[in-house]
Amino acid sequence: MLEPNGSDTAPMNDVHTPSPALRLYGADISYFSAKVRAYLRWKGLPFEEVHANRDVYRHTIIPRIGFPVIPVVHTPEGAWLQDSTDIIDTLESQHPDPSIQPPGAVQQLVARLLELLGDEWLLLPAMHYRWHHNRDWAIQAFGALAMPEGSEAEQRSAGERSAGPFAQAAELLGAEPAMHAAVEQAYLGLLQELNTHFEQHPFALGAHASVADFGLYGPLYAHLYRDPASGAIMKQRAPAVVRWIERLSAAPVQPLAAFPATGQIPETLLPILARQMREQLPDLTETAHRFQAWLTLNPDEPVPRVIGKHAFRLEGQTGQRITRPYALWMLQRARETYLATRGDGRVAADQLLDQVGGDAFRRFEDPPPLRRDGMSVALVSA
Ligand SMILES: N[C@@H](CCC(=O)N[C@@H](CS)C(=O)NCC(=O)O)C(=O)O
Repeated sequence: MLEPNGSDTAPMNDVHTPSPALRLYGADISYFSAKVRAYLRWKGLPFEEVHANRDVYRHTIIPRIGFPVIPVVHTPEGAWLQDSTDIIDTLESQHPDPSIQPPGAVQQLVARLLELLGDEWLLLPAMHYRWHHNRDWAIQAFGALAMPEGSEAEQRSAGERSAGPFAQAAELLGAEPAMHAAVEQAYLGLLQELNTHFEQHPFALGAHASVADFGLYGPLYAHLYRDPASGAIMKQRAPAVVRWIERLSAAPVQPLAAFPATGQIPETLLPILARQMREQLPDLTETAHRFQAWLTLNPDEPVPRVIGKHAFRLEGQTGQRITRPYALWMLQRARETYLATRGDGRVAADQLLDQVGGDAFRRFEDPPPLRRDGMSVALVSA
């Protein structure tokens, strides 16, 4: 069944023929919709996008998924997929060529690490810049999405309502006023490192786009390039990042270039991985400790989306942020890739991790195996 409900069928992107197409419920302003959209385009999978307005949430997303979220993908076979990572994994297993998975063990590890960086850590600068530098624009954009036919005033008040929880999330994720300078310093440092990388390589791992690119593209396109004040910073400071975004926004160039030879990791990724190890890994370590403690006290409870707050460090400053077990599920993917790597591959992975200060990743004390459960996780054994 392709038509979920008669009232929401306004495909916005109809250039991908022929039908039957995948249907992506998403939005231009949405981080994880951008990740899935870039993937679908790169793969050349026919799709049409439905803007998730109020009616679409009410009549399609909430009844099908159980809670309000985008992106959601409806397949021509009738499956409803939620969560950008599961959407990409599922479609990738159905359409393996051209693969977005690089062939080498170390490349696969780096791809998973950069996916984790994009999906989880860059939430902080993305939400900070959107809600502390582009707030009026974002409220209007949320309003226009919710009520495309509404007047400016109606859109504004719908925007205030629907943007509320997202605006609050910027502070909850750690962008409290005292941390603004640190968040910006870290982001501008990363932007510079990414610019140096993309001056020399078309994609994260070289000649071919991988899951690393789609993970990074979510925040860097949807928030940090599209939001006007953030886009101005990117255009001024990081033109090679802008060109990478534009490359990923276009259809794939056929035939696709091959991944670089097994094992090769561009040198220009090392400062980016070192930053991730310095900034994100301590945060994930603390998240895992909090999660273990929570599990001990609540062995039979469903895991909530947030289990309190913890301290984190950025650019020498200490802030507070919410503790989200979901981030551990994303980390688990990178850890599984690492732990499955044996022999020469493991030696090379360890050498790379040593070069980037990745001891905390190598020796991470994994929580019990997790599966995704909506916007949180559950124990695989539960
Ligand atoms: N991890 C999920 C996150 C999806 C997500 O956070 N989507 C945002 C829009 S980009 C949303 O709808 N959030 C609703 C909420 O946070 O309650 C994914 O990868 O799809």
